[in-house]
Amino acid sequence: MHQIHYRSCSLCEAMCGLQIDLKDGSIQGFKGDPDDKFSRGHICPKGPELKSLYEDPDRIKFPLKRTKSGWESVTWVDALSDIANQLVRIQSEFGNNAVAIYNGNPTVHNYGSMLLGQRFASRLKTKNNFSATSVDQLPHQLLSYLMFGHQLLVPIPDIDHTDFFLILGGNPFASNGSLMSVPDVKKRLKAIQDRGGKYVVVDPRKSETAIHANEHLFIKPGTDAYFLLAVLHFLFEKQLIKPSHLIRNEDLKSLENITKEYSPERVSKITGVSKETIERITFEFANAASAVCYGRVGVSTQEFGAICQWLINVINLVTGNLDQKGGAMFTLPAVDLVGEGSVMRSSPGSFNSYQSRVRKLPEFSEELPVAALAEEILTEGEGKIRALFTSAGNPVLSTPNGTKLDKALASLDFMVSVDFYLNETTKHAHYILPPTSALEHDHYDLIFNVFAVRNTVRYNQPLFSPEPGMLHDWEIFSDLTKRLELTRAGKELPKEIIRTKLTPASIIDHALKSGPYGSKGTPGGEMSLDLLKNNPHGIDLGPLKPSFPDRLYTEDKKIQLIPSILKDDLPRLRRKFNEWEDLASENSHFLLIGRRHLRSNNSWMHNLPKLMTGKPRCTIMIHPDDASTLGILNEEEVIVESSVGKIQIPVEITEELMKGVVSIPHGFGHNRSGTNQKVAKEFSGVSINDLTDDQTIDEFSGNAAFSGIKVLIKKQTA
Ligand SMILES: Nc1nc2c(c(=O)[nH]1)N[C@H]1C(S)=C(S)[C@@H](COP(=O)(O)OP(=O)(O)OC[C@H]3O[C@@H](n4cnc5c(=O)[nH]c(N)nc54)[C@H](O)[C@@H]3O)O[C@H]1N2
Ligand SMILES: Nc1nc2c(c(=O)[nH]1)N[C@H]1C(S)=C(S)[C@@H](COP(=O)(O)OP(=O)(O)OC[C@H]3O[C@@H](n4cnc5c(=O)[nH]c(N)nc54)[C@H](O)[C@@H]3O)O[C@H]1N2
Ligand code: SF4
Ligand SMILES: [Mo]
Repeated sequence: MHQIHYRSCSLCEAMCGLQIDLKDGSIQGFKGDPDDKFSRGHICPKGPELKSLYEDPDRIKFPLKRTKSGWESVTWVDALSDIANQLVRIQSEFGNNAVAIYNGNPTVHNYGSMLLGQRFASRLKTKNNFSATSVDQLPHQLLSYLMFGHQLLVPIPDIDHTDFFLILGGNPFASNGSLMSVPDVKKRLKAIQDRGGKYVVVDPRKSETAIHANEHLFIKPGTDAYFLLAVLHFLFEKQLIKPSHLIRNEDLKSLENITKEYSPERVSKITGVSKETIERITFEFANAASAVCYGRVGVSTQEFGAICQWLINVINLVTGNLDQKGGAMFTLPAVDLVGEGSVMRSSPGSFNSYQSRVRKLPEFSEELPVAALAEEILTEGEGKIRALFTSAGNPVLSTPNGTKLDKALASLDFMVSVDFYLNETTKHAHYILPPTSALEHDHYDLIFNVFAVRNTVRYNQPLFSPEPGMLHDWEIFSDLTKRLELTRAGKELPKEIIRTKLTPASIIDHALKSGPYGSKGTPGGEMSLDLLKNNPHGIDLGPLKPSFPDRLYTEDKKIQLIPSILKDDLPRLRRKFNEWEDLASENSHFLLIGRRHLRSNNSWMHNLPKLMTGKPRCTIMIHPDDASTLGILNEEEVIVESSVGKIQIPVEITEELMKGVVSIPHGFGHNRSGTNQKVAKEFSGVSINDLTDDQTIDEFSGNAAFSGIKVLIKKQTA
């Protein structure tokens, strides 16, 4: 029997609609769903590999327990009961903070895991709560909280209407867009050019996105904050600032004072972008009918990640492009996580209300920076982490100084991982609890609709039923939450999985009905889960619309142009500028940056053979002049050394890189022992995060600083 199934791809932020052709229950073909209201038929090579993930022989389906003689299968009930007992025992002996949590990136692509996982985490009542946020978008959320009053009021580029798109540290051609859910980004960027607009990329590498841009500016890694300050300096100097009733005049004056010392001329010396170029780009930006400045991973994960995101918001605001068509806008999703009175309103945020034990790093929204995780495990004393619960994450490969974390995890008294792979992180667990894979559960995009370039909504049912006895992420968390409570109360634990009426779908149904399109409805009818089930291609809810001051959640309904707490970070900015000036003449080291590849996804899709074909990807890219100075040849293996580690990696000589800069992709390093991902091992590569330093962070926000790590490159024989 022939059947067509529609679902949204959950692998990256683009939320492409997939059309899956089934014959007698098996997948015959995959293509982009041409009727999807958002993605209009777009798909990338990863989407169809959901099938390979489903079929992967290395995928774990039932719980595993680590014993002296190796991994053993155990029943869910035995595993979950023992875990509840151990967690309660450790917390009662050593305090709640002795148990830590780490949530990885796929959590936000899995609404069941998000909803029920959060409940579980809140019941653990630990301050040692970590996630991939602090190796990624923390600065965006922090600045949204400080400036607009809610961490999820993240400004999204209105790519479909803008005339001038200035991109710093983002490579949407490879990543398919981030904090800008945008299927088919190539077409949409091309459309800007076709309507007479322009897009400009600022990046130390001439990335795939930069190659097609109207203009690409090389910038020295880690210096973007100064570039952005020079832009503002010039806007003030030429009186190109547009007033807004949403900001206080005195704030504008202070801003002018802050930017005074960062003239384009002075800044050009450390950024490598000429004075004339900074001035011209600024002028074009200010004079475009609409314009938007956007900065992503490359500028968030650097020593001034928070300052960068602040300045980007400020530039959009003072040029009249914030909350305006063609500028940086805010979404109104069908399940509203921001609006006051919404049943699903998430916490607006909090900052520095407590600190990590060892290094006193600031909390953000009840999470601590993951750069502190290893030291919190390794440093003796009261409050030391003794047990860790990871879910959908691989921090040994994805967080700074993975070598140190690897050692730390090996020293834990107890560890549990919710994951379907035995990888570099989960190998340290005492229990691996495997959830179903994407095609076996339903899907609603709770998070990426909040970050999308257009308001759309879609819900999809599972394609396959899981094998009997398998559990979804949310079922694992739901049972464990209950089991934890029963254990704490000294009650006997049930001998079967604990089921409750609270399912992710029921939560969403309620939120949809009471949300912004509930009673107001859509062209298709009143919003509900049933409506979405009857519209498997999704429903278009229209372009982004201006929403301030209604959806501005600061106390005085003004935008905080200069959040007072951020002023504390300005002296560091000045100090570092002077250091950069001193460094300008020194050139023995290289500045290391990362990169992403379209056929990869962080550390975890390297076990899918079709995605691993083609040229070797885990190489160090270097400019030909630098290679010739060092006397190294293409494909030669070199030693790369940083303050924390050393790796050996083949060279890829390319003019894409700025001189003095080298690039290594993250997520590789599958050569560690004790894992079981056969394909990934074959293409193991090495981990860039064995070079990045857990002590080098954005000191203000606590976010990891991956961009601009100093490294030495040596010939193997030297
Ligand atoms: N194919 C694929 N897609 C993905 C992912 C993946 O791993 N693979 N990961 C997903 C995730 S988790 C995320 S967060 C997003 C990220 O999405 P993007 O932010 O678009 O990520 P990248 O492709 O890493 O682009 C970062 C760019 O910043 C540049 N850069 C590095 N350092 C600096 C600097 O100091 N200054 C400036 N101006 N630029 C710098 C790099 O050269 C690179 O081109 O992608 C998501 N999508
Ligand atoms: N040097 C450097 N390091 C980086 C970055 C960089 O640009 N440079 N980027 C950073 C960024 S932006 C991010 S987001 C992080 C990502 O960091 P992490 O989230 O820690 O790592 P991932 O590689 O995404 O690992 C995801 C894990 O989740 C599992 N998984 C997949 N789907 C599911 C699911 O539905 N349920 C469960 N339970 N498990 C699932 C996979 O098997 C895998 O083990 O890496 C960061 N690290
Ligand atoms: S672009 Fe992202 S959402 Fe679209 S098919 Fe590829 S991985 Fe899936
Ligand atoms: Mo990310």
